[in-house]
Amino acid sequence: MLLAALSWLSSSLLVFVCGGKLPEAEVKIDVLHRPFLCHRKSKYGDILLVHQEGYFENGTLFYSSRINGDKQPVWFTLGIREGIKGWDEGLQDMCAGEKRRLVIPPALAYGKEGRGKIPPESTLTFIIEVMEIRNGPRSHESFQEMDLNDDWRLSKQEVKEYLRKEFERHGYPPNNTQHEQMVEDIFAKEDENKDGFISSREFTYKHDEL
Ligand SMILES: *[C@@H]1O[C@H](CO)[C@@H](O)[C@H](O)[C@H]1NC(C)=O
Ligand SMILES: *[C@@H]1O[C@H](CO)[C@@H](O)[C@H](O)[C@H]1NC(C)=O
Ligand SMILES: [Ca+2]
Ligand SMILES: [Ca+2]
Repeated sequence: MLLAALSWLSSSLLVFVCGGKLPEAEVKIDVLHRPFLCHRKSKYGDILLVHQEGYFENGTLFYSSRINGDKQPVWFTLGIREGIKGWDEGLQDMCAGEKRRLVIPPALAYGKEGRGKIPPESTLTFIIEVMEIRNGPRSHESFQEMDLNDDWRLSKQEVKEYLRKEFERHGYPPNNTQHEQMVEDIFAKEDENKDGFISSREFTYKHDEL
């Protein structure tokens, strides 16, 4: 009786879960290591510094950022299709120092065509370690940081001040003339309604870049 009820339950669950349709392609996520302390978790718009290893289905390593290229981790913007879709889905809610295994079906990787040495219809496995998480240039946090007087819009003065600080942070001497030129360029592009301010909407939603 109980067994019958259980098997009824599981078969109706299956029907419910699959809905009679093909299941949607999903990234399978395994957390391999999560640090004890986690100050913030990754979300769309953040930039992540990552080390990655990529494997074919047969287990062959096809890329490792620790072996290939300049052996450095790379910065990656989450959620804007900078890489494959599977990364955008699989790297959310991560802590700095966390390590995950992502198994990514072809539909969320390089699909029917493949790319370079990745053959068509490849399911790929990545081991990804997030070294650092920062606010992306278009994040809400970056806007708030730039909006010194909290009036929800950026004046030319505020953008200039931000540039000056960024230059300093990266060890470049501030250069007033150059900053003013950059501010003019930025406003020419970003201040869509030409009211002399960059609103949070103008700042956050990029039209052509994505
Ligand atoms: C593993 O798969 C890749 C991609 O299909 C292929 O290039 C490689 O030769 C395979 N390696 C082995 C050992 O079968
Ligand atoms: C400041 O920037 C301007 C314009 O880019 C450049 O011509 C000038 O040489 C720079 N001045 C200094 C001191 O670096
Ligand atoms: Ca402001
Ligand atoms: Ca504006």
